[in-house]
Amino acid sequence: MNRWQRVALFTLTIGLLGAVASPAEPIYWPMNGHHYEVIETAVSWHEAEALAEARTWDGKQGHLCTITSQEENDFVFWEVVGGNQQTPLGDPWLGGYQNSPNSPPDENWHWVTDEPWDWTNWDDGEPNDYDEPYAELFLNFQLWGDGFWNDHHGLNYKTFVVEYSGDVVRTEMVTLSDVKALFD
Ligand SMILES: [Ca+2]
Ligand SMILES: [Ca+2]
Repeated sequence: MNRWQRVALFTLTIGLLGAVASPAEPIYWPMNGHHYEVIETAVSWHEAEALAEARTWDGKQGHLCTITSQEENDFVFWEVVGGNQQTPLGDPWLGGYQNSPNSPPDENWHWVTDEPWDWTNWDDGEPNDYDEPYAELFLNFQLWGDGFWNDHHGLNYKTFVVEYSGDVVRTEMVTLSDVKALFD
């Protein structure tokens, strides 16, 4: 193999690796017929929610991802997010929230689709309303472990997972300005 053939092979290999690392389309989960993807734009939880709901795929409106079983958690964390490798921009937002800053850490949680909140995957010590008195009202994956969850104040810039189910229902929610006011 001459020098130019080696250069061509190297370029082809890098191109193929890039194609594998950056799937262009949302990933289908046959268990529920929904598609999922990580959006590698770092935004606050509220911005992520609005961006997710502005997207559509396969004729279905998107929303921040809701996780209601171990099977869905495993699929989203390992197949969509990429597991502990994570995305370059970190631990993504999910579609869980509390609608009052006065809620105890583990009560009054909702999904943006209003699906029942009857399965959880909190990390050890979570949810904790860390750094009181700042309430942590929004959900994200941890950077480590097996797809464990954390409650977060929502103002940091993170990537987010979109699920396309067409089932956006969310009702009452603490606004971004209300969350910022907790820090004043
Ligand atoms: Ca879901
Ligand atoms: Ca927390």
